Amino acid sequence: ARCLTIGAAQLGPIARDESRPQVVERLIALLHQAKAQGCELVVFPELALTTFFPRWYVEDQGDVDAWFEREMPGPQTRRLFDTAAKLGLGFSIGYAELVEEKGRTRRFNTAILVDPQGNIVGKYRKIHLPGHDQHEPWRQFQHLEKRYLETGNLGFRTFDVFGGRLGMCICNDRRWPETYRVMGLQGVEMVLLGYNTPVHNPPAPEHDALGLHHNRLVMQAGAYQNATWVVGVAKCGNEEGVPMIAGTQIIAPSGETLAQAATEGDELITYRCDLDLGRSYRSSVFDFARHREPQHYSLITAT
Ligand code: ING
Repeated sequence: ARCLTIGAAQLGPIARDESRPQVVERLIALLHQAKAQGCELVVFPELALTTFFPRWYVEDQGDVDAWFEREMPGPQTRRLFDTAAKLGLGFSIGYAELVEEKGRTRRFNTAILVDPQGNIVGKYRKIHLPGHDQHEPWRQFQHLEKRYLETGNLGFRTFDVFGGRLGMCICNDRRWPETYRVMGLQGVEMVLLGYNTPVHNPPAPEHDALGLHHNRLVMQAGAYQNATWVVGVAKCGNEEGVPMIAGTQIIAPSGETLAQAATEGDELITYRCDLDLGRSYRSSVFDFARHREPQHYSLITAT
């Protein structure tokens, strides 16, 4: 059995005026807890260094860019990398990435995978950006990811690290079956994902009561249908007046949730994941080579 002990590091709210060093201290506290619990890899949420800023309409680009990282690790995040390496821990973390590519400034909702030596061994840029790109004052709060961020340009990839084949996605990606299937077709054994999910979705308030149900449903389905572990980690609680769901959990390839958070604050949950548990599904019910019929699936890639 190839076991990987995972720490899912849920974060409570991050205030608008909370500095990077203050947030890094919270992340480091969770790293120490993870070390004490025998974890090897710690998974942090989406946009884990700042408040979920797409909830506001901000006109000044300089003000928006204050929420982005221009280098990773940078002066204010190096302590996180150094502490993880000192503790011999790997980690994944989500953050807003500002980068100059081909002479153009690009902005992405990004997640990286860092090995126990502090090397970035995987990177993902969020592909499914929810919400809207214009100010919509009718909403109690905005969801302007489509305004501040670009669609990710790295695809859904897997990385052969930590003794297994790991993949990443971010938040809204988890609601789309294609996300898991593209990685499933690459043999992914564990998908790491973070999310910031408001309880209330202004365009469809009648869905609100089902937020935690939908959160669990989509991750359990993705896990089972692709014979992979799924680690879903929330930034949650009442963040700047906007309640966000918790529901952090570690899901086996069987689709069963084997560990889940109990609070809406900073909380570490752990599980010793046997990466071989997907084998029995991949060699029977989800033996893609024997059972998939892609000649009937072309509509799925139609634009
Ligand atoms: N957040 C939400 C998510 O997909 C959302 C957007 C909120 C969708 C409420 C549905 C209901 O979990 C992000 N950041 O994608």
